[in-house]
Amino acid sequence: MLNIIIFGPPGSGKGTQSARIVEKYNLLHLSTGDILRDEMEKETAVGLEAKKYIDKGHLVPDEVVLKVLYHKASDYASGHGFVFDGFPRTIVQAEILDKMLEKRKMPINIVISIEVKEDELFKRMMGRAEDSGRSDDNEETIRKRIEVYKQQTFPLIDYYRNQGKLVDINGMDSVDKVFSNISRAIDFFIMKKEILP
Ligand code: B4P
Repeated sequence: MLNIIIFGPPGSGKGTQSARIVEKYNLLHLSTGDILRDEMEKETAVGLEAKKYIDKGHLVPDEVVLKVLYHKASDYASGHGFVFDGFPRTIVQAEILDKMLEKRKMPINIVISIEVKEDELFKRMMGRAEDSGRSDDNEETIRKRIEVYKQQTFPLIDYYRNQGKLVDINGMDSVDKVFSNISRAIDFFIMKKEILP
């Protein structure tokens, strides 16, 4: 079983790279952003609650995110492993995820941290705004999302670095190059695991 977290600021390419990772390594993709957008589209109680935060560029409260995540994760409990995309985004979420996975004896193996400069993030998300139809892809909300990332999500870098699980990846390269560097890090982990007693 292989569990990967793909981590980075908004617009760093988490969704783009997760799609490739799940295909290559036959993993399940758990994107809290996608799950929340789906709930919003269906206008469920969770979706309506999430919309209040997402439209302003804020994080959705931990208890709301955790509720939908538990539900989804138990839907596919018996796969080869997960790519957690956009989750965790706060220390509280990370601690709860660790406890949840510890209980199931399937810890996080690698945390891929994609690094992209702020002006490039802004440029990419403004580019995506033209056809994404996403209510959070507009100038004011994008600025807010980057600020929220710095305050609430960035501290997770140290959380996972201290666990020895963090791998830094330069996200300024092309999509193919970023993916090839991520693959190299995952393959190295798999190889190391196989040669260890
Ligand atoms: P997410 O859906 O996670 O979205 P994201 O951070 O904007 O995007 P991502 O990094 O996946 O970028 P993408 O690949 O699309 O979150 C949306 C919102 O949901 C959050 O703001 C929050 O409110 C809420 N939420 C989600 N999870 C939560 C949680 N756990 N707790 C609380 N709230 C939560 O790439 C962006 C663009 O760049 C695309 O157009 C792509 O084509 C382009 N691109 C990607 N890689 C590139 C490259 N290498 N070069 C050039 N362009 C590239």
